[in-house]
Amino acid sequence: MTNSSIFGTEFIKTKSLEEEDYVASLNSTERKNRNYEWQIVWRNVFAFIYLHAATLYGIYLMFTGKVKLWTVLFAVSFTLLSAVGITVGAHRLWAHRAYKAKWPLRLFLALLQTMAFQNHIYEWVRDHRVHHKFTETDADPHNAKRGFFFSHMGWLMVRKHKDVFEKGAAVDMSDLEKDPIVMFQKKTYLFVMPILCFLLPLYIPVYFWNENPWSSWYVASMFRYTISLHFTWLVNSAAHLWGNKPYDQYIGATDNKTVAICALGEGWHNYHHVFPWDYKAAELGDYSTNLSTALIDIAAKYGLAYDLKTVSEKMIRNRINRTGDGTHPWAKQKAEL
Ligand code: ST9
Ligand code: ZN
Ligand code: ZN
Repeated sequence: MTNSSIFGTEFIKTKSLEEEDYVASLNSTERKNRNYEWQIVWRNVFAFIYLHAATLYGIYLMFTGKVKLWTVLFAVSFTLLSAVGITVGAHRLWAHRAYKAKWPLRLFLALLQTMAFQNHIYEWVRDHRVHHKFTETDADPHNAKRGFFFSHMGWLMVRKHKDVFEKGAAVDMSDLEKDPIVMFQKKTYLFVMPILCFLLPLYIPVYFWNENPWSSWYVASMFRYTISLHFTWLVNSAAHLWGNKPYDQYIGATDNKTVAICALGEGWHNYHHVFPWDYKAAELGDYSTNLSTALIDIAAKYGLAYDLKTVSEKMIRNRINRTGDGTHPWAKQKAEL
């Protein structure tokens, strides 16, 4: 496979006669800016190669019994905690404002989100809002029309398309700029993130149950981080490529149960793109495939989360009947009537 098809350049270089006329009318600078050529960011490529090599070594250590069981259990727990920072925090709270949270919960979620190292909240939210606003166009940072690899992780190894900067500039971020916790995290991120994402998980197994530091590094730091990235990335790749579209068959996002389980409830992505303000990011409050919803409900019970937004059954039914692909049980009811 050539680099060009890995990064999906062919989807960008769409040419039509009309477009050629338009391009001919541009001056040379405008023309240069228009011709997007992806530029590989080698620093990131090498970082991901190291991360995956280290992860494979971590898996080898686990399968050959060279790691303590406690370290493996710790890695799983740490993955879950950092995932909550992404789903309950960055995604449902900060990106979509699907509920409100008191400052102790916001602070806790910001700490968990820092443990996940998926960029600071401000950057994560900006990319995600742009993704929702310009889904599957050149302005979408992880445009799934450029293929599985690009939307999964390739987008983190190349400079962004100019449309992401230009159209992204129109996205309102003023709410985050008013949140002191988000802005403090942004300012301190480069210092705090390596401590929380890599050093803390390295140190805890060594200090508390005398794990070998190298085993701890390869399993609790590297393996754990890589797995949590892939589970997250599946939402951008698999849940834009494979699955049902019960609510809107005309968009790329799909409902994908496997992704929902891996990503703590974020795989009901067809629903989520249609109703992004629903704090459940899914139609049903089924906790078994949506741990994030369970946690928001618990936080609401203790008054830490409030103003939970959701969608009425009538609105969902209307949408299913208007644009759904017929896979929803309610769509069948309509056909039988
Ligand atoms: C990672 C993120 O993995 C994953 C996000 C996934 C989201 C999934 C969502 C689904 C729901 C949640 C599911 C959770 C499940 C959890 C389960 C877990 C078990 N709008 O970016 P730069 C402007 S990160 C507007 O440097 P380049 C802006 O002015 C992994 N403007 O562009 C900016 O300057 P500043 C670790 C925008 O140079 C300037 O452009 N991190 C926008 O093209 C430059 O921005 C990495 O690997 C926008 N959207 O570089 C590092 N974007 O920021 C990745 C940019 O100062 N990042 N601007 O305001 C990089 O190295 C670079 O960003 C790059 C592009 C090379 C990718
Ligand atoms: Zn999406
Ligand atoms: Zn979203």
